[in-house]
Amino acid sequence: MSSVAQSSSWTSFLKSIASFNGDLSSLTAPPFILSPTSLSEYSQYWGEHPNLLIEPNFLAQSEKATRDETDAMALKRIIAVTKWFISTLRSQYCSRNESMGSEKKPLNPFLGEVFLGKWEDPEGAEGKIGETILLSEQVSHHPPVTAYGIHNAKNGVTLQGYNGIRSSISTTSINVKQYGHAILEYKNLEESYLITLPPLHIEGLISASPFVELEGSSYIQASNGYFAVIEYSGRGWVTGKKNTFKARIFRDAMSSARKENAVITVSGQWSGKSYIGNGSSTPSSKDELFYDAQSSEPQHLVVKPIAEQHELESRKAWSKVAEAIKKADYDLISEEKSLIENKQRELRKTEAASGDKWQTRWFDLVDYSDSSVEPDAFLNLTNISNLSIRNAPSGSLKNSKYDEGEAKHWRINIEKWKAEKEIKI
Ligand code: HCR
Repeated sequence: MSSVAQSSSWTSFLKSIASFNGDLSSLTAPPFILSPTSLSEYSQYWGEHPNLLIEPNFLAQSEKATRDETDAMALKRIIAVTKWFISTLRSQYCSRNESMGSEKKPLNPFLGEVFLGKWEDPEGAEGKIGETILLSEQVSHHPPVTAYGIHNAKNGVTLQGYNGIRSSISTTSINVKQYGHAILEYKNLEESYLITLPPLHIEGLISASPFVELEGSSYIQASNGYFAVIEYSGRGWVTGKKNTFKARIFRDAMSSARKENAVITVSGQWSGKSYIGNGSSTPSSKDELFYDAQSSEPQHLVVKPIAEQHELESRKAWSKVAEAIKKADYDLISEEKSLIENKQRELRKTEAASGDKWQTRWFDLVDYSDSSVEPDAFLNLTNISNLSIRNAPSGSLKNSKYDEGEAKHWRINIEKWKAEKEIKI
């Protein structure tokens, strides 16, 4: 066992995990496990392959297409959306390991914290893709919830969503259920996709080298009917390789009840190579390459220099804490963190005294249990996929044990962004 794993700070961190209350952000972790990055920045991982995000827009059927041709193009598009989704996973779940040597505890965003930037037209795209922007906002602090919108005006493509987590502890790992979903809309195609978020667990705690492994399933429901089920597993299951997945695409959600009904199957590692084949048999490296995460480097978001940022912008707000983390100066970390936390406490007190609740900046909470809510992509896609509209763990089905309670979801309000005067990309 490494000396770090045996150190008293790590042992007491493990003890605090064993007795924690479900809120990972409240754990006091040793400096070497702290990330200088706020969780509000994680929204950027959805957009680091703009070319793949936009690709379905270039797969429209011709106006004179027969029914079969129309159907073939719809299938091509859900395959392209699945490829884009798989391409996001390496950044979402491996990037801290790759850049900092292990999974890290991110900074816990404060209410109203924002993170924004743009992806420029990718190299070699010659203006075909154009600029893609990201708006991310911390819409709740307790529990932490981050909402985001990613928009490419040139191609009429918008991805929006939000995420929160609930955690529990088992003997060797931290188990995390994700709450929230993403909605991907292609305006020119008049097509939308609902994407659910997979559960995960954090392994490697005993050896002080935590890493994320995905588990269970996530779903992609297309408005054209096609439905993808992506199953995740780690080392020791089927291939015995880490970060393994199998994606099956079905004609519709109903036919996904039998795996043999799959029209396309993709199999491999989301952090490495995956292969694609027709039908339900599992493709292998002898089949067509689907995606190679290692040979497709992420395109990083362009963010304004800190000096030009607003005080609510993540990197500016956390800059002193981030510097202290980089220096591993524990006293300075807690001093700088306390300044932010105390300011937030004061703000909440003032709001409570005046009765003025904090107003979110670019996102609205839509209550789908309210019958006056206009039918939208979310209601249509949950209807055809039989997915719950409630605030249940992502991917819960209607009439399952989780399908109860409120149905409030965060949605971007583009008018608010257009009226934004203080914060610029
Ligand atoms: C669980 C996690 C915070 C949440 C992170 C989420 C779920 C956030 C939304 C992104 O779209 C996807 C995503 C990726 C991350 O893998 C996941 C984080 C992994 C660890 C972190 C914990 C709060 C850290 C706990 C401390 C550990 C290192 C012991």
